[in-house]
Amino acid sequence: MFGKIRDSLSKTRNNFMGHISNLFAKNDISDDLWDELEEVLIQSDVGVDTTLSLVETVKNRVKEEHIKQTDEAKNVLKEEMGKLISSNKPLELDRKRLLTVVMVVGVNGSGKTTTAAKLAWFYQNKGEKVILSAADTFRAAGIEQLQIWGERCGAAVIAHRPNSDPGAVIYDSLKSAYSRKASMVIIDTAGRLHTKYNLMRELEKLYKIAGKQVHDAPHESLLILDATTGQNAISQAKHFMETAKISGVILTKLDGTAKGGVVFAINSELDVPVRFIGTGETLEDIAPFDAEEFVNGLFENGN
Ligand SMILES: Nc1nc2c(ncn2[C@@H]2O[C@H](COP(=O)(O)OP(=O)(O)OP(=O)(O)O)[C@@H](O)[C@H]2O)c(=O)[nH]1
Ligand SMILES: [Mg+2]
Repeated sequence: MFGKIRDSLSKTRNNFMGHISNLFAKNDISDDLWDELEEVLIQSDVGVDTTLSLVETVKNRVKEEHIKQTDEAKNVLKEEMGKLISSNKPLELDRKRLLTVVMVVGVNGSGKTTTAAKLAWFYQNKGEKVILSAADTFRAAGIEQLQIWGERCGAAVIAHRPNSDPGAVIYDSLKSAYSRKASMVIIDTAGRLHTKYNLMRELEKLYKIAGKQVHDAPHESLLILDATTGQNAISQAKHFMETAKISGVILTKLDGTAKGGVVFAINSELDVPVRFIGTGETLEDIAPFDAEEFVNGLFENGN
């Protein structure tokens, strides 16, 4: 488990870190240094607003603490970046709850089905009894995909026919969870664009169906964001959150992009925690978010 986030950051690190190390190695502490730092951070998808306030904070601290060495200034930057993402925490299950219901939502192709399976694998390894609910009934292939993952990770999959009512799948999944004494239900949903009114309304309906059967369900509604889309993921998420209840984010495909800086923008612009990171295409490629590992992974040399 340890090192997954670090490994998945290699593309971001090679781009981002190369530049930042050079910057701090080549320059004295000067306005030029701060300007260039801003540029690198923005290029790494940290986002304009987040970058400006981050650099301002670092600059002020360097001044107030009379820091003259660039190495020390770099450490201040690391510390402040760590603070920006320190509110992220993995999903802790409430022990008093008998059944936890988690729903994954997001646009097409963001990694929902794969992530639902990874979550099942992750929590089964922690001793939970997980049921996967195939509430993406739009595509037959989507249902089969979840069934195959279910076999691989040993979780039961509740599915209906293609084009059937996703609400009925959720209803059955929760009923089945009670009768099988499962402790967790992870619901996969169809990809939907926030601009499609009917699909967003459908999501509301699915929340209601879950909530009628299990108190306060879904307990977590996780927005699956594709890290390779960088800043677009942020604007997509903002729109999504206007209509859908979202309690956390899972950032997928971090391994495939140099846009890892987007995590900082998620925190300052979206006000929801990043729960997990997707680090590859297999079941094991999921890591609970860890701010320290993340920042160290951006700055460390190697791989
Ligand atoms: N490299 C990498 N690929 C990933 C990750 N997560 C998902 N993928 C890939 O992204 C592609 C889409 O994943 P799906 O899980 O099918 O996405 P989805 O959101 O369910 O897609 P729809 O149901 O069509 O909306 C697949 O090829 C996955 O293998 C990740 O963390 N890293
Ligand atoms: Mg899917």
